[in-house]
Amino acid sequence: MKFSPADITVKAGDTVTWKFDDKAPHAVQGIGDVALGINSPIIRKGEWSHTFTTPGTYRYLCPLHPDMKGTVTVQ
Ligand SMILES: [Cu+2]
Repeated sequence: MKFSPADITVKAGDTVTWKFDDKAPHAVQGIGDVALGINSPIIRKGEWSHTFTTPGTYRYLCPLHPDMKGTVTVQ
Protein backbone atom coordinates (compact mmCIF):
# COMPACT_ATOMS: atom_id res chain seq x y z
CA MET A 1 0.00 0.00 0.00
CA LYS A 2 2.58 2.52 -1.07
CA PHE A 3 4.24 4.05 -4.09
CA SER A 4 7.77 2.79 -4.55
CA PRO A 5 9.84 4.75 -5.05
CA ALA A 6 7.66 7.52 -3.65
CA ASP A 7 9.94 10.34 -4.73
CA ILE A 8 11.63 10.50 -8.09
CA THR A 9 13.41 13.09 -10.21
CA VAL A 10 13.04 13.23 -13.99
CA LYS A 11 13.80 15.63 -16.81
CA ALA A 12 11.26 17.80 -18.59
CA GLY A 13 9.71 15.77 -21.37
CA ASP A 14 10.11 12.47 -19.57
CA THR A 15 7.19 10.09 -19.19
CA VAL A 16 6.60 8.48 -15.80
CA THR A 17 4.79 5.13 -15.70
CA TRP A 18 3.08 3.89 -12.57
CA LYS A 19 2.64 0.12 -12.35
CA PHE A 20 -0.31 -1.10 -10.34
CA ASP A 21 0.28 -4.52 -8.85
CA ASP A 22 -1.56 -5.00 -5.59
CA LYS A 23 -4.66 -6.67 -4.19
CA ALA A 24 -6.32 -3.28 -3.72
CA PRO A 25 -7.18 -0.86 -6.52
CA HIS A 26 -5.29 2.42 -6.62
CA ALA A 27 -5.09 5.64 -8.58
CA VAL A 28 -2.77 8.59 -9.04
CA GLN A 29 -4.15 12.06 -8.40
CA GLY A 30 -2.18 15.29 -8.35
CA ILE A 31 -2.26 17.55 -5.32
CA GLY A 32 -2.75 21.26 -5.98
CA ASP A 33 -3.02 23.40 -9.08
CA VAL A 34 0.39 22.57 -10.51
CA ALA A 35 -0.48 18.87 -10.61
CA LEU A 36 -4.00 19.19 -11.99
CA GLY A 37 -3.22 17.17 -15.11
CA ILE A 38 -2.21 14.12 -13.10
CA ASN A 39 -5.35 12.07 -12.81
CA SER A 40 -5.46 8.36 -13.52
CA PRO A 41 -8.49 6.13 -13.47
CA ILE A 42 -8.81 3.64 -10.64
CA ILE A 43 -6.66 0.69 -11.64
CA ARG A 44 -6.43 -2.75 -10.13
CA LYS A 45 -3.75 -4.22 -12.38
CA GLY A 46 -1.94 -2.41 -15.12
CA GLU A 47 -0.04 0.76 -15.90
CA TRP A 48 -0.68 4.45 -16.27
CA SER A 49 1.69 7.04 -17.71
CA HIS A 50 1.99 10.79 -17.60
CA THR A 51 4.44 13.02 -19.48
CA PHE A 52 5.89 15.93 -17.53
CA THR A 53 6.71 18.84 -19.82
CA THR A 54 7.19 21.66 -17.31
CA PRO A 55 9.86 21.74 -14.60
CA GLY A 56 8.53 21.82 -11.07
CA THR A 57 7.57 19.72 -8.09
CA TYR A 58 4.47 17.60 -8.52
CA ARG A 59 2.92 15.98 -5.48
CA TYR A 60 0.39 13.21 -5.82
CA LEU A 61 -1.57 10.74 -3.77
CA CYS A 62 -3.89 7.80 -4.17
CA PRO A 63 -7.41 9.19 -3.67
CA LEU A 64 -8.54 5.83 -2.29
CA HIS A 65 -5.71 5.68 0.26
CA PRO A 66 -4.60 9.24 0.97
CA ASP A 67 -1.65 8.04 3.05
CA MET A 68 -0.13 6.83 -0.23
CA LYS A 69 1.79 9.87 -1.43
CA GLY A 70 4.65 10.65 -3.75
CA THR A 71 6.51 13.43 -5.46
CA VAL A 72 7.79 13.81 -9.00
CA THR A 73 10.44 16.48 -9.33
CA VAL A 74 10.87 17.61 -12.94
CA GLN A 75 14.13 19.34 -13.78
CU1 LIG B 1 -4.43 3.34 -3.18
